[in-house]
Amino acid sequence: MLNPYLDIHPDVQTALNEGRPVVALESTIISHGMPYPENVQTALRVEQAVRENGAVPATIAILKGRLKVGLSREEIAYLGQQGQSAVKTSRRDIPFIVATQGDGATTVASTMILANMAGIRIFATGGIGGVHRGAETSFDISADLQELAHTKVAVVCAGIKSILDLGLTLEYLETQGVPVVGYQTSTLPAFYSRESAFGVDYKLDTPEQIATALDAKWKMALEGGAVIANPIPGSYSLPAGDIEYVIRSALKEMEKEGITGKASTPFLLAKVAEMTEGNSLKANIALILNNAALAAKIAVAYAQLQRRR
Ligand code: PSU
Ligand code: MN
Repeated sequence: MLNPYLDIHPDVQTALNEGRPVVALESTIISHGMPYPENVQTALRVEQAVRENGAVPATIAILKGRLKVGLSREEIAYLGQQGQSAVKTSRRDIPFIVATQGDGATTVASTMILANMAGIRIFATGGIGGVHRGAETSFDISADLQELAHTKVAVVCAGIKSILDLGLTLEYLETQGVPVVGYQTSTLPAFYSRESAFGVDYKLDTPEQIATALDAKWKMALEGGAVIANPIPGSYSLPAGDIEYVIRSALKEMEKEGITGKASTPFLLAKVAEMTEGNSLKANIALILNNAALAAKIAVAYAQLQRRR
């Protein structure tokens, strides 16, 4: 059935028709995850990293009520300039943005939904949402985790960011049947740091091994996605202790200002960036480029498996 709201970029559509590898990219990281103009520069470099590794990039957003899979440079710049005034769009928001012909920056959850509509299986980002610290009283659990449980898209990220409760996030993913794969690592990377106190479910060492596991999952019609955790390049990783201090003060400030709901994650991201004086931004850029490259390699291997059928 044709989706009357979906616009797939011609380059992306041609690649999909020909069975060539495509990597989905989100847009909330552009609008809410990084400051302008680094956000636009990074988004374009991320697309380039996908191309250099043999796949076609498809940055995803909602523009004038159209579900866009694959954006032009101008459209990426437009979202980047909007910054935090763009609407952060998760699963619940999609029909309302469409109905009002509005613009929306897609989170991991909604990017997965649109990628799946287009038939894209591999997605790269920086960090996913998760179970927040203090969730036992706030109930703040990202819709990204539910989406991973139900939607057939693998998300390559730098592990779980320590603004979240890593242990609770892993428990939630286990309950929901979402595998957490470590790329060449058996410990869960924690975004800015290569390591954490937690383990992953499976350590896989090559893009081909990851593609083979995803192919098996989906060929037997198991619903849902997977988290592919790719450690930040060593030269950019930040000491876990420094980050912990920064996160605690950001959390205190968030409570003081009474920030809750969908504003929490963007607030914490911006505070951490501000307090580390740009070091976290450099790390963020390095890890997303690293994730884009790995996602492209997985997409290449996955496309090869589909052709062999
Ligand atoms: N973590 C990051 N950078 C980000 C996000 C998370 O390190 O940009 C964004 C992603 O778009 C993710 C969203 O899907 O925040 C999660 O928001 P929430 O916690 O409100 O579900
Ligand atoms: Mn939340």
